[in-house]
Amino acid sequence: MKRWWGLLLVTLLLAGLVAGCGGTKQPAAQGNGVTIEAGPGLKFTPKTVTIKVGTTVTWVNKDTMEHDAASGKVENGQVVLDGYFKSPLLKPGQKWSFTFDKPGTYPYVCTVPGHAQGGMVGEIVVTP
Ligand SMILES: [Cu+2]
Repeated sequence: MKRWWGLLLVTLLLAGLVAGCGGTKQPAAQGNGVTIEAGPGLKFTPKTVTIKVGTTVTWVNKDTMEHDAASGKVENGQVVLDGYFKSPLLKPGQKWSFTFDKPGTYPYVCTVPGHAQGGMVGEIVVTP
């Protein structure tokens, strides 16, 4: 009888542990922030990110060369910035964050010469 209760207790504890893990994982995935990797190579990953207003986006440079992220786009082969956000030049391993507090679609580029034209562009879609 004693043994049976012990077994039940262990089972309940394990079930609680599993449920607890599931519970903490979900908010982290939706969370208050998302991370975009700059590089390696001339790309942002993921290229398009859809977030809720108030979400903080963090760019992290995963490359061996410098990159940045600035709102704007390539028009006729030229980078045209709109000034909404612009990170400093990020060295390998460095991060920079921006919180989006207005719904909208924000295209952005890496302003290092040649990078945006080489495909290093992305888009943040902010929903209400
Ligand atoms: Cu770049």
